[in-house]
Amino acid sequence: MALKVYCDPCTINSRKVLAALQQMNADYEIQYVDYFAGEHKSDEFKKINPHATVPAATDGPNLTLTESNAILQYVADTTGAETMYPKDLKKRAIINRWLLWEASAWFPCCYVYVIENFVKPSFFKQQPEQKALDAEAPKFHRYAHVLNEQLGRTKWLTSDTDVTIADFAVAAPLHLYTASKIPLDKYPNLKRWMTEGIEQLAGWEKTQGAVDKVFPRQDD
Ligand SMILES: N[C@@H](CCC(=O)N[C@@H](CS)C(=O)NCC(=O)O)C(=O)O
Repeated sequence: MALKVYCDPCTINSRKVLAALQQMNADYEIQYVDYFAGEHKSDEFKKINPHATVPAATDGPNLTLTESNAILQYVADTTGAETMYPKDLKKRAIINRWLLWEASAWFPCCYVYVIENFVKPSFFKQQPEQKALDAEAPKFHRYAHVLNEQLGRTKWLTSDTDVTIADFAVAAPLHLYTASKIPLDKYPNLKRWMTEGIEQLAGWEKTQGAVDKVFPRQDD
């Protein structure tokens, strides 16, 4: 039975998983959960993911996974995607630290920009809450500075040679950076990694169409 990914392909953490799975040539099927219709909050979906967030995944009757980064680790291991998630424990530990940081700090910070600057005005005809954006800005700049320094040292997040699941994890919260008014221009290495690195990857490109369908691109 193939891996089933419950997701809305236009959302950050779903796109993260789908792009990385494409990059790894993983075998999976999509079970669409309409985020904007609130299907992730339905009782039926909460049987799969009681946290009511997308994505989630099942692999047969005995494994249900939530947390996008846990899905990436599992699929990288089961498909044997050695360069995306090396078995070498030191390399793996470095990837794990970025995955944990992304889930606990970077995603929640970028999500404020996505929700306030893009989702609220575009889909709910609401004004962005400036107070929320102002509260997040110092964190964003602190985090982006660290990423910018790292990406001045290495081409990809953890090495010069190999893109890993950490790159997909950390890139995903930026996937709507223009529409979300995420100030990438101040961070040239981060912007270069995003535009000349991540956006050129086959896995990223193959998952762009589903995003564009929901959020037609303005000129960058
Ligand atoms: N740490 C979780 C976060 C998942 C998450 O928050 N997903 C967002 C979409 S990107 C969501 O479903 N939010 C629920 C909501 O806004 O009600 C993961 O990595 O899977």
